[in-house]
Formats: sequence, structure tokens, C-alpha cells
Amino acid sequence: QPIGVFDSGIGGLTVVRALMERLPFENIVYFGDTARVPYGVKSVETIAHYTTQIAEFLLEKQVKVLIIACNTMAAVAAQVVRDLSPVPVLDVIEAGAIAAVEATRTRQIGVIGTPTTVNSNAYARAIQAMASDARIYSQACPLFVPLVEEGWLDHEVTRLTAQEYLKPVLAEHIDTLVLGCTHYPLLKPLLQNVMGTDVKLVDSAEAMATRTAALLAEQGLANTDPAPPHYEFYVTDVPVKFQTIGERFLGRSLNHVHVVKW
Ligand code: DGN
Repeated sequence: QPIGVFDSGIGGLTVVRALMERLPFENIVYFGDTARVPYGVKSVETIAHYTTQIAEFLLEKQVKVLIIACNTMAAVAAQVVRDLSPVPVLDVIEAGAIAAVEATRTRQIGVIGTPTTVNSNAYARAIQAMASDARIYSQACPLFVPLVEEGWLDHEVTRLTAQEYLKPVLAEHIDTLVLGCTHYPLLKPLLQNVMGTDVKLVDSAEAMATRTAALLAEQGLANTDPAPPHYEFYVTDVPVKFQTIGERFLGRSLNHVHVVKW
């Protein structure tokens, strides 16, 4: 049985990449709602409706675990998925929050993400549920998603944008910064440079791979078949530069892509 991973678009491929590296025997089915992305600016009702549709699609594929790779969906619709799913559900916010609490020493934590993720306060709630004395400083960085999709990962414009966005969180002397959006792992070197080496960056894609490995082991769900794993990708549209951007996110060639017409 495969692991089901979903996202509002192609960004969740950073989570798939981390899962492929951490769990090389697992089959993965991915769903990216490329026709309706971005979710980061939509209402909670709309996001919950889309999220339900996608979770039901993957459950029909007989997935053994559902992974909400999109921070925006995890921020406002994780409970909706948990309520309808007969299989375990993991979400990137929970995974990122756990990793942030483990990483911080000073309990001063920064969180960056889309406006919907930041406005939802979901990371702050998840972190404070585990560490009530933690102080959270969040910053929405809406320009990062288009900059990453443009491939400007080490570009002066991106550096200036990051400096501008991160100025307020830097001033709070945080020791940990959560990259709370699927696209941000690609900006890790640049963000580390802007933040300085004393600040630990929590990559929510990697944090998710760690959580998934733990869940599969705990519940005896790990695949023990040594045959090469199978990967399937479902999207609702094939937008411009889909292949190039998708392969950059995934870190390898992107095959077995199916278009679902909704
Ligand atoms: N996948 C979204 C996230 O992690 O927040 C980013 C893309 C979007 O919907 N704007």
C-alpha cells in the first residue's frame, strides 16, 4: 500500500523528495491541485472543501497513511481530514512544530509561511501546546513562492526580499526558524545566509519524513518488499514550466504524471 501525499500544487514535491530519501522502499501517490493553486490566499471554507475532495481521492487509492504536505491546508483543514480518514493522518505543521521544539534552546522561535498559514496561528498553537513558555514570532512571506517557482534560489532580488521579510524576526533574537511552506526548503542556503549560522532552520519537509518513518515503525506499516518503489503523481492541470519546476522540487525526473479533470 502506498503513502498518500497531497498539496495545493507542486510544492509538496519537496516533502515527497524528503520521503524518498528517508524511506526508499515506500510507494508514494502524490496529488497536487495545480489547477486551483495558490491556496495561500483563499478562504478557510474553500480550502476545507478542496482538501476533503483530495483526501477522498487518495483514500480511494488505498493509501495507508495520508500526509498533508501543504502548510496552508494543514493550517486550516487538518481536522477536516482527520475526521474523515480511516487511516493515520500526518500534517507538516505538527511535524515542523515537533522539530522546532526539539531544536530550540532559547524557546524564541520564528515561523515563516504564506499569509493564510501565518494568520491561522497554527504553528504557534502547535508549538505552545508542547512548550507553553515558547515565544513565537511569525512573518508572512508571500513573495517567496513565486520567486522559488521562477528558480531565483540564489538571486539578489530574493536575497533583498528575504532581508526585508526577516528583519523583524531577526530583531527578536530567535534561535530557530521554521520554514513553514513547501517551497522554502529550496531557499535554505540563502535563508541560512541571511539569518546567520547561529539560527537553526527547521525544514518542515524533512521533519515530515522523520515523523512518517516513526509512525510506520510504531504501527508496523513499513514496506518490507525490497522491490523498487513505485511513484505516481496526480495533478489537476499541467501548468507552464510544470516539468522543470516539479523536477527542481523533487530533485529527480518526474514521471508517471496523470491529469485528473475535476
Ligand atoms: N503549498 C503551499 C504551502 O505550503 O503553504 C504553498 C503554495 C500555495 O498554496 N501558495
